[in-house]
Amino acid sequence: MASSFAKLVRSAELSGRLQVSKEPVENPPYDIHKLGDAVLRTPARRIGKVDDAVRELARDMLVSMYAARGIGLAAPQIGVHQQLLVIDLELEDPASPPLVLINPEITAVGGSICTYEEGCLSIPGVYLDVVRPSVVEVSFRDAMGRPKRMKADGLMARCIQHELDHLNGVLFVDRVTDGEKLSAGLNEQGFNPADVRSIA
Ligand code: K1U
Ligand code: ZN
Repeated sequence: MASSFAKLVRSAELSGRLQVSKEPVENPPYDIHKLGDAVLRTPARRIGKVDDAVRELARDMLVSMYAARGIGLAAPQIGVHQQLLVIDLELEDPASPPLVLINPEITAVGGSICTYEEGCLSIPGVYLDVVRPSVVEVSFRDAMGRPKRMKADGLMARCIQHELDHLNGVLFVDRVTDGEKLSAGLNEQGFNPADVRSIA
């Protein structure tokens, strides 16, 4: 018979909120691939059925993201070519649930075009300005497979666009317009500027 704790976890997860500790672990389930690795350039496929295996993958991605102290992670970054991403802007708040977005699509952009310094767990140590719309609307399925829509601004809008790019094999450095800062930042951290596929 399931323990009362297991029942509590199960009932919380039925609401679509995956229960994962935010404490960074030393040996996360997945390593994160780095710039220059071809897996980051392979577009992800849509997920058919949202089942326990997909939820297990999302949980493992969250554990790997918290271990790397990131606020987002897309499945291609761990070498899995499925349209799945996780986001948590509240790393210090254990009660705030992370977001799990399956088959996300941006349905509208708005607000203003704004500049913000981005980082990426696949390009550690490199932080550079990127220009993107300040507001997005996104449709997706949650961890229970239910269709959802949300409107986001600020850091959430930024993070959604950054993670969605990962699903299409696009990296934030591809969008950087300042070529000199880009080369300097990449060289300093031991990355090869030739691995950038500029769309800026
Ligand atoms: O996709 C990723 O590589 C995660 C990335 C998300 C992101 C950061 C900044 C702007 C857009 C998208 C990161 O989490 S990099 C780490 C980072 O910037 C950060 C970590 C903790 C708190 C705040 C920022
Ligand atoms: Zn990234």
